[in-house]
Amino acid sequence: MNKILIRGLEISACHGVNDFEKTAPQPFVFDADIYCDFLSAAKSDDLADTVNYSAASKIIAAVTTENCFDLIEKLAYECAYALLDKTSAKRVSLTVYKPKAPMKLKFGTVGVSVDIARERAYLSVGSSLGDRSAYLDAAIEKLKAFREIKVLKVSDYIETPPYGGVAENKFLNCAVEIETYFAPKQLLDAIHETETACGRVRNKRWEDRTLDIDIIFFGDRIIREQGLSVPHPDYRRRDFVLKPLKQIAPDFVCPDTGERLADILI
Ligand code: A4P
Ligand code: MG
Repeated sequence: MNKILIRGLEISACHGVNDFEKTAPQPFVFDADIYCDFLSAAKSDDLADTVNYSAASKIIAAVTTENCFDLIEKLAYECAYALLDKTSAKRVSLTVYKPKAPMKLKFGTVGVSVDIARERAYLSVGSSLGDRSAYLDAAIEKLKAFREIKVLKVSDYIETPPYGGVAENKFLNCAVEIETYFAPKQLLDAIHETETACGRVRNKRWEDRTLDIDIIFFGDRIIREQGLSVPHPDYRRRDFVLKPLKQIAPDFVCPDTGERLADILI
């Protein structure tokens, strides 16, 4: 992918764990690789078709001068998130150096790097205990509350018979399209946190539950790891997943089979 480079952007600001660092400005130096597709800009020669490096530098400067953080880790994340929020960048790789960090030892510089991509993901959400509709609503609100998640589309809620031979109650299911700055395992952690906040107790696989959220797709990634399998291995066989997913993403192409969702027969 193409990228815009910013090197050695120096901004004077107040960040650090020591009290004196919160009032006496010191230099912070940024390198950023901003991944975006600028083939169309190369053809049109129009600034509107790419990420403006001057605007991007101002975004970094605003986050750096308008805040006072203890940690450069926090500063790096906030700058990368702001670049993703406010530009069309698909991925941001950013390093913050703190060359005058208060250390007695002689050193060149210290710094941290972050690498964050935006990804489109599809979730299947289900509930079969208590006020099922309220649990689906709560799940969506909790997902929205994560800084790293934007909820883009929610399907209709549909009532479905229990699948798997363990649960006894009917489920209410929906599909959710999100954009996320989380990596896949971080998204799974956020999902588990959301399930726990909605009273999910794990005893037996496939049992009735207040809330279950599965990651069906994470962009075009194929992940087969301990504790995370994406695309969800069973999604094609499940009407309660496919039907709402087809409603919100008929043209999505499954990365491991190459099938368009709208073409998969239920
Ligand atoms: N895990 C692996 N891959 C994923 C993924 N893509 N998304 C791991 C989410 N989790 C994934 O899940 C067990 C473990 O799977 C997690 O710790 C995670 O690391 P769980 O939610 O703790 O347990 P579970 O839900 O009982 O098991 P599983 O295999 O996820 O079952 P499903 O597929 O979620 O099925 N019938 C209807 N009508 N509607 C339903 O929504 N849901 C189920 C549960 C059964 N029958 C249903 C429905
Ligand atoms: Mg599950």
